[in-house]
Amino acid sequence: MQRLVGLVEHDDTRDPFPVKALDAVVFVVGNATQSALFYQVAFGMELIAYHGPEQGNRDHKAYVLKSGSARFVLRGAVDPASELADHHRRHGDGVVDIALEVADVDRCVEHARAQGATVLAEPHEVSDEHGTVRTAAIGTYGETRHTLIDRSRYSGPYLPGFVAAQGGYRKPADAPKRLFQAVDHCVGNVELGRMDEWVAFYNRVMGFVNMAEFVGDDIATEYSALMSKVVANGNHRVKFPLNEPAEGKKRSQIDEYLDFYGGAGCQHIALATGDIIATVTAMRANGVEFLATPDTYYEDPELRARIGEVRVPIETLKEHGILVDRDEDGYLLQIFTKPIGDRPTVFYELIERHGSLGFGKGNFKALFEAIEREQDLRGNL
Ligand code: TYF
Ligand code: FE
Repeated sequence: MQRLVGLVEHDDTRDPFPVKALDAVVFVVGNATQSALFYQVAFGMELIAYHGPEQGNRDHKAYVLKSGSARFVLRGAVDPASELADHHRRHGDGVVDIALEVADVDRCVEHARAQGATVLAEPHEVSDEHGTVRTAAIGTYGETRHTLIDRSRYSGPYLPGFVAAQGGYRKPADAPKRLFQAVDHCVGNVELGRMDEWVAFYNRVMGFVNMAEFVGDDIATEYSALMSKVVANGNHRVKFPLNEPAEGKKRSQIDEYLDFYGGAGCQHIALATGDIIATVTAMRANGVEFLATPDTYYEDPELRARIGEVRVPIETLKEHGILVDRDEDGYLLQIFTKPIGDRPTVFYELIERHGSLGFGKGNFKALFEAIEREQDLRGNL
């Protein structure tokens, strides 16, 4: 785990808002029943738990999927009057909640409130025959929230009210056990000029620290059309890059997201894998589409000199379109999917870390050019 997501030592007792780990990424989707199958078939995830009308929830269905420590929850409206139907009308498929596991919900909420956070749900307990969870929620960018969960007294499959999933997709016997092990980071897109506000929010309200990697004015105007800074919790297990649009040659990919999502929201989720080649091969075979990387990327002598030796020949990376970046701590391999829904909003990244704690800054030029080619195909000006 240390190697996969790049942890650092941290003393929780001096942290005003100690976060243990990411608990779940919660999505609202147009059809949770079918999306649950997509994440099983295409992403190799395992269906774990379910909650819906059969459990007395007439409002919506919710499916819980896992891959290693990564947990996704998919929620879809059943009742036409459900708030989730309105959410979906506004945003399309997207992330509503980046839930965090904490040991002390009350302490976190007390600190967040004192720092001016919006408390969307006061600390309270929910129980069933598997035990009790203590939970609360605070607002973050757009209509996104952070639910805080202490599940130390709970042993059920997800949360009270959920039942262990029945059935699900039966994988071929020779399929790999899983295609990814953890969520590496979740990226937020925020409105023009508001990135520093949200960085300050994570600093002040949640005690997150700034990581070294950022995209400043210089890179932004040259080719990326975005500015970016990264915040992380004390032990760096939870990492949130934050992007805002910047003036560029064309309409920023961040503006495109904001227009189609209907405001600020989660842009991409990076999934940590120990074998990105196997993962991308399997996902492609399952029908997932990735951004293409031009051959010139691999032929660039500067890139070859900068990255040196990595665990596979560059030819293999080229075959799969995998990007590589190196910094003082090591290297990383990464690749990005095309948007996974109908709107050009949410997409995924696969990342294999070998020491590097970065986000692939050396790839920003190649990556953003690839994103712009896709934007052009969608008719972006
Ligand atoms: O998370 C990151 O910072 C990298 C790079 O629109 C990145 O994955 C940044 C912005 C973006 C796509 C990728
Ligand atoms: Fe990323």
